[in-house]
Amino acid sequence: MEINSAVFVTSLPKYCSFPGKGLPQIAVAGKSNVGKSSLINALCRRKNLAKTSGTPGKTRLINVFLLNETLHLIDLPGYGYAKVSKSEKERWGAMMEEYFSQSQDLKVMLQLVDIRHEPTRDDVQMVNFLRDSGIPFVVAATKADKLSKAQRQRAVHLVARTLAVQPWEIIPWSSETGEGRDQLLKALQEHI
Ligand SMILES: Nc1nc2c(ncn2[C@@H]2O[C@H](COP(=O)(O)OP(=O)(O)O)[C@@H](O)[C@H]2O)c(=O)[nH]1
Ligand SMILES: [Mg+2]
Repeated sequence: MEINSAVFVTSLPKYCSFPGKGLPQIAVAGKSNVGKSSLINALCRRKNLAKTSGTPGKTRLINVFLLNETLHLIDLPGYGYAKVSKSEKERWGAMMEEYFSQSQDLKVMLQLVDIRHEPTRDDVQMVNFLRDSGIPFVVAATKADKLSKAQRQRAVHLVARTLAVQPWEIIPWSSETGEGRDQLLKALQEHI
């Protein structure tokens, strides 16, 4: 698969109908600041398609993009940011529940974890949820450029062990260098 066109469709405060809904979807999940928006931009080779932020916890919307005029990329709101209020967390939960209850178009979840850290409890919970729900997922470990080759190998094993997946299923990713792009596109292609 190659991405030849990518356009922003809409931002939704809650998951509902949007123009063109019904095409196959790839969704992106991960904690706040893990690099979801940066990955979408690097994957689509577009600088500012998705808004990135140095301040975690900014994306409170479900952002929808149309790729190749044939599939939707769904940027889900990040989780696990400590500084959000209880009501914000509840709103996040409700948004996600709403999304998954209508996710018949979802073909594959792109689950992001930070390669530098052991996956959080929220990450593990998300992967377990996907597994239990029978939703296919691909794991990319972001910010790989921040580790040396040797550190990376250990990090990938820790991520794999914590998420109970095989190390070779983890795709080291860097939005800075474009590393992992071919591997990720290939892995996603298998599900759509
Ligand atoms: N070095 C490096 N920084 C990254 C990478 N991906 C994201 N970042 C930085 O991490 C921060 C959060 O990224 P963003 O894409 O907004 O995360 P989101 O909250 O998951 O959408 C920003 O400062 C990005 O520049 C990466 O692959 N490598
Ligand atoms: Mg974002």
